Parts: sequence; C-alpha cells; structure tokens
Amino acid sequence: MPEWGIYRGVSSYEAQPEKSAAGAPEVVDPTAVLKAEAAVKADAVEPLRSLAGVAPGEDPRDVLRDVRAHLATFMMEYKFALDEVETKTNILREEFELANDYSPIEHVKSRLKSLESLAEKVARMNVPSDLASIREEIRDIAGIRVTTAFVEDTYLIADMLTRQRDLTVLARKDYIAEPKENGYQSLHLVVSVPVFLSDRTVEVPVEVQIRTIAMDFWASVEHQIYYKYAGQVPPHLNLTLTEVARIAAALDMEMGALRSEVQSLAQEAPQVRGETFRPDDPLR
Ligand code: 0O2
Repeated sequence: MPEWGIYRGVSSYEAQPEKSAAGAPEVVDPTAVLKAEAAVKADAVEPLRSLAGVAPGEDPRDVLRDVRAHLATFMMEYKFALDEVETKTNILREEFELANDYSPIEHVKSRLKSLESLAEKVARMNVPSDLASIREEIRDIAGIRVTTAFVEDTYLIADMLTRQRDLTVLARKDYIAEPKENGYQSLHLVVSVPVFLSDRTVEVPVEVQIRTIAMDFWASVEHQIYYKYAGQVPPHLNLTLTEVARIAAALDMEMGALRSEVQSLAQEAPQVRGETFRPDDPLR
C-alpha cells in the first residue's frame, strides 16, 4: 500500500473506487505523479518504471494524465467552496462599508493547500490512502483567513457567517479564549458549504481562521521562524515569541478598551460626535 494514494475513477464524494479486473481497488501512488513526471522529463521511463509504481506495459505519461485529472477534480471542489465562503465574507464587508463606511473586516486571504503540503499532512496524520478518507480527515484543504481590528469583531464575523443557513459548522476552536501554549491566538471554524455542480451537490469543508491584525502579525512571524528552523526553534526565540504574544494580546485588550470607552463617551455626550466622532467612525 503506498503512503497515500488516489483511487482512479473517483470523482465525487459518493463515488466508489473502481475495481480492477482482479476485484481489488486500483490505487495510484500519488508520489508516482512526481516520479512519473521526472521520468517523462528525463526521458528515462524504463529505469523509473518500478520506482513510480507503474505496471509493466503502462506508460507513465498515461498514469500521470490520469492521476492529474482526478486530482484536478478533487481540488476543483475545494476551490469552488473557497470561492463561496470568500464571496460571503466580501458581501459582509461591502455591506458594512456601504451602510457604515466602516467594516469589521480588515483583510481576507484564501488559499488552497498545495499538493506537497497535503501529501505531507496525509503522511503525518496517517490518513488512509483514498480520497474519501482524505476528504473526511483533512479539513483545511481550503482555507480562508479574515483579519479584524478588534477582538470583539472576530466573534461578530464568526456569528454572522455561522448564522447563514447554507453553512454548517463542523468544528470550532477558540484559541482567543484559550491561546495555545506558544501564545498563538485565533478563532478557527471548519464550515461545510454546499457546492452546486452540473450533476451533483457536494458538501465541502472550509477552514476559516479569524483573528486581529496583532494576532495575525504574530502568527505570520512565528510561522516564518518555525519554518526557518524546521520546527526546532531555539528556546530563547520561543521565549521571546511567547512574550511578544503576550504583548500583542495586551495591545488588543487596550485597543478594545479604548474603543469601548470612546463608544460610551459618544453615547453619553452625542454632541461630542459632531466633529470628532463621525457615525461612520470605526470607534463609533
Ligand atoms: P497552513 O500552512 O496554514 O496550512 P490540523 O488542522 O489537523 O493540522 P489542528 O490542531 O486540528 O491541526 O488544527 P488547528 O489547531 O485548528 O490549526 C490549523 C492551522 O492553524 C494551521 O494550519 C495554521 O495555519 C494555524 N496554526 C495553528 N497553530 C499555529 C501556531 O502555533 N502558529 C501559527 N503561526 N499558526 C498556527 P497548518 O496546516 O499547520 O498550516
């Protein structure tokens, strides 16, 4: 059994793996994609045939074409799901901007996991080598990250999204209420979104990460350091990162308190708003 594989012929969640003539599911080792690609490029098909797991008589170029087609279908559904959730966040953002000239959403970024990163995660998590298991167990193939200015806006966005009837919340992890040991803070949701294709509707999971600009700044620097040291970050840098996370959390708290104070001042003395606090002010 290869480390991870795709069943040839599977193109939807419901589809069952095609059976080979012998009755066993026909599995293609996805590493064969890379190896067959190398073989095709190097024009050295014969020596690499067994390495690539290509049966005698089978041309690696055909295997490559076949595997690529199925992976493309697999990833396409995630791309469409990502488009759906991205559209939903953009609608919220634009609606807020039109109505208030202010949006709780600062930035929206989305990404599809690369094949390499997916293969690494499948191997690390020991996920069985079929697409159905990968779909079931890896739920961040499609990911969207929303950044906000204030902590309370992270919850506001999460509520507005999860109230939408076509989204189903599959998981929620609140690393803001309970930060990770290293200081990581973020609100994570896994939502399932229906994707309407020409011949079927599929429910596709999308991971949504919502966090403040300060939390996002910390996470992106920590991510770079983590990768630079391949996970073996020197202890003194880890200590500094934890300390900086504490400072970022304190900044978020201070900014939140400042906004609350300004809001209550504006309510108590609406005349103050004339010049200083416009109704479209983010501190409103
Ligand atoms: P990438 O490159 O963003 O795709 P799992 O999703 O199964 O790996 P878990 O613990 O169930 O693991 O998911 P969790 O805790 O919700 O975290 C998933 C994602 O959150 C990670 O995805 C990161 O994007 C982010 N994340 C979690 N912890 C940290 C952290 O300590 N530092 C930073 N910078 N980001 C974090 P990937 O797949 O690891 O990476």
